[in-house]
Amino acid sequence: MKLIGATASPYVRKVRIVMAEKKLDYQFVQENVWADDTHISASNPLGKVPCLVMEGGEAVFDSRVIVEYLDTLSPVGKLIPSQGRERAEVKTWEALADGVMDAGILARLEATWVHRKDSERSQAWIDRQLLKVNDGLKSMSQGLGDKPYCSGIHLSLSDIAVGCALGWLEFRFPEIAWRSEYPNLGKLLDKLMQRPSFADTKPA
Ligand code: GSF
Repeated sequence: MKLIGATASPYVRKVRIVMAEKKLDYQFVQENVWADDTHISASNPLGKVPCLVMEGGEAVFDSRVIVEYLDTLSPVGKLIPSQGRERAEVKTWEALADGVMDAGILARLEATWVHRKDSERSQAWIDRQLLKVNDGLKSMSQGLGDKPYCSGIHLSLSDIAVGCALGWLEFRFPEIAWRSEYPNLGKLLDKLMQRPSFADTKPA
């Protein structure tokens, strides 16, 4: 399997962490989707990473579909419960974490995308997205409480997705003081960072 991605992308990191936790082999092909000469649309018509390319050449995207597929490949370290309420709970944590990243990325692009003139940037739009980031963080912190992991008593995709969102915020929005406001989230990220899967994929 070939994973097309970038080391700064939190969605790509989620997939790489799942690969590592499940001890799956893959080739990591780095692609700058923002470069004029990117070939990403040959694999993913949406022009986004991550994109998994299978042995037969078929492409699988987006990150939620990829991680769900990877979890079926081996019984090692099951990350998504197979059915019922537990499954819905883990998928909702992932949707929450992905939603925080989506909003953060929209805010960042509004402020920094090179093809937008300064007069075209909307502070109201940035504020709207940052409110989602802050509300999402609050909800994560309340959901985690003083439990060791987000869902159940073991590592699951919930923790991986939340860890990727927190790590990305620390990387791109160091001014958001989520560690002091939500110490339980800081504790969770510090614990996750002790795993090689997280330590080896720090955003860069
Ligand atoms: C989001 C992927 C995405 O936005 C997923 O895979 O879960 N829901 C999708 N990827 C970004 C890179 S990043 O900001 O992490 C991307 O490829 N953007 C290129 C573009 O043209 O939007």
